[in-house]
Amino acid sequence: MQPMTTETALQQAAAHIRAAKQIAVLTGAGVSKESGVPTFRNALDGLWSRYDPQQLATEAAFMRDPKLVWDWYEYRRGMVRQAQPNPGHVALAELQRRYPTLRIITQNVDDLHEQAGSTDVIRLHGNIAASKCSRHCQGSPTLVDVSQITWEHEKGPPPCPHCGSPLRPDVVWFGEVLPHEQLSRAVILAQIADVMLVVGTSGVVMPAAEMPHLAKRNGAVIIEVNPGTSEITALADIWLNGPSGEMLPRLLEVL
Ligand code: BV8
Repeated sequence: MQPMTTETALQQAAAHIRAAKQIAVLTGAGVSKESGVPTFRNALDGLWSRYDPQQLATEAAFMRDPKLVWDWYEYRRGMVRQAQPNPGHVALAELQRRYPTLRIITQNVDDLHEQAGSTDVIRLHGNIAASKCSRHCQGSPTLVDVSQITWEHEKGPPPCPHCGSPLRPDVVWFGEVLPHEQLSRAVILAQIADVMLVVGTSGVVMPAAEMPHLAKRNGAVIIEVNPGTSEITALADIWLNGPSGEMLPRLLEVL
């Protein structure tokens, strides 16, 4: 990638988007940062700072200490509930209105893309607001509406109303397979896209972070939006080096 000014990068990105037949977008936790949702690597501040999110976001951690993991998700759910879509989410929804075949593949477990108006979002890692039976007793997933359950919160997660097992968040933990249909759709999109916008991800978590590599191998132009470097930056043809809440609206302005 040639070093270029932000203005040049925006103009070049806009030219590729205007010419695109199929745009794919891969988002990570960075796109929600300006909505006040900490990025995944920083999902642990305050009393949670002594834990490693990669260790907590596992079935083993949940089996070892259901209350600890449940309480971590309740803490994060509280932050997501407070959050509103930021100008980056809004810009991506507007981009989809202008280019209706555009699809967002997100690693995020919040619903800020949908709240901003994006449709048919491909969610690779689940939905933090939903809970399911940890033993999938009625099939996978056995979703349960926690608001209909009363239980002793200090004892940890609520029991599944069907089998009594502890409920867990409906997210994909490390070591768990991603939802087959969502992953398949993401792979196909990466293979056919002629432009992939990669927004706010460190590009570390697989298989999600494989999507930009797959898109590149299939001839896509990779445009990264990130105020820092990531595992994707070396792959990117254009790097919009700034926060997505600023860069994406500016990209729309020059489109
Ligand atoms: C799988 C839900 C295979 C939970 C998440 C051992 C055993 C099994 C698997 C593995 C293993 N070792 C490695 C693996 C593979 C593993 C993996 O990739 N590990 C990594 C760490 C090496 N993957 C898995 O386990 C996956 N499953 O492989 O299954 C399998 C096969 C058969 C049988 C069994 C298993 C499952 C991975 C899914 C994990 N779940 N989330 C939860 O959220 O609690 S992933 C989690 O990380 C979040 O979803 C998050 O989105 C995601 C990725 O992180 P990022 O989004 O990139 O966020 P991060 O904080 O890292 O970066 C933020 C970026 O934003 C930064 O670049 C920053 O610069 C930028 N930024 C900051 N501010 C802004 C900004 N950008 C724009 N604007 C701003 N303002």
